[in-house]
Amino acid sequence: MQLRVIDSHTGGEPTRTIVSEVPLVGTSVAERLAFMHKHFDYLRTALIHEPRGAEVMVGAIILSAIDPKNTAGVIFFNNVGYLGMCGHGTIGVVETLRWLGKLNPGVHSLETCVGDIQVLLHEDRRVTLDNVASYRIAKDYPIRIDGDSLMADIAYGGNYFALLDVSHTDLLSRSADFLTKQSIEILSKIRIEFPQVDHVELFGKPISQKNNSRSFVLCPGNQYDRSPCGTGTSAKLACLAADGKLPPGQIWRQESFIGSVFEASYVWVDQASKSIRPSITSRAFVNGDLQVIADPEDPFCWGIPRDRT
Ligand code: PYC
Repeated sequence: MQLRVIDSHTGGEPTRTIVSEVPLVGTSVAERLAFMHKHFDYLRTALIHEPRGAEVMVGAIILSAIDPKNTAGVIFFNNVGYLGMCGHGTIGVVETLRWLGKLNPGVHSLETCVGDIQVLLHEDRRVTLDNVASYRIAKDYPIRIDGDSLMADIAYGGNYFALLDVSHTDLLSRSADFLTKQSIEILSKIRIEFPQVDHVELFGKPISQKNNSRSFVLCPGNQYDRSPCGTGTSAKLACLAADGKLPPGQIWRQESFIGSVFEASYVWVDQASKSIRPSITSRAFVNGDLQVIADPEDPFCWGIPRDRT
C-alpha cells in the first residue's frame, strides 16, 4: 500500500492528512464520505487508532474538487467516525498543502460535506477560514449537574454544540479528565432534547488578559480539543451575535484549554434570522511526513478496535 500522510497541529490539536489519492466515488463530498465509510473506513481506524495513531487526532483526506471553481475537497474523521466540518483541521490541511508546495498565498475554496468554505493563506503562513453559515438554535436550555443548575445554548458552527458559560464556577481549574467526565454527562442530558448535538463547550475566564474567553471543548469520541475549536468558536460567535454582545467585524480572541488562541470575527449572512459567517484565523505547523506500512502479518495494521483499548 502506498499511502502518504502529513501530520500537523493547529494550536496543539493534531491533524493527520492523507495526501495520496484514494478512489472515493461520488458526486458530492457527502457521497464520497459515505463511500469512504463503506469501503475505506479501515484507513480511518489505521491512522487514528492505536498503535499507529492516537485518539485525539483528527484525520483529513484531500479530494479533487467536484466543482472546478474550487481548489479541493476535504473529508474530516476522528476516532469514532466522520465530522461535518473542522476548523483546526482546515487550517492544518491548508498548511499541509502549502508545505507540499501545492498552495500559494491567496484565497482558495474548499468543498466540505456541509458546504463550501473559503480560506485565505496569508504570506506569513497564517490561515483565515470563512466558515459555513452559523446560527443559534436554542437559548438557555436548563440542565442539572451534581445538584447545580446550568444553562446551555445550542448552536451550529459546522458541527452542533451545547455551549455553557461556567465562568461563575471553578470548573475550568479542574483537570481535563474531570471536565471530560462532566461534559459527557452534560451531553447525555442535552441529547434527550437535541440529539444532533455531539460537542460540548464550557466557557470561563481566560488565562491571558489579551483574550476574551477560555474554553474546554469535548469532541465526539470523548477527546477534548487542544485548540479553541474552529467550529466551536463559530458556534460561540453565533450566540454572541444573537445576544448583541459582539458587533460584526470585532475581533474575539478565543483561548483553548491549553492556552492556544484563535482570532475570530463575523459578518451577517442574514441579520433577521441572526445567521452569521464566522472567520477564524490561526496557523498550523507540519510536524511529520509518514509513509504508512501495512504488514499483512500485523494483526493490528488497521488499528486496535476501540472496545479493546
Ligand atoms: O476545530 O472545528 C474544529 C474541531 C472540531 C473537532 C476538533 N476540532
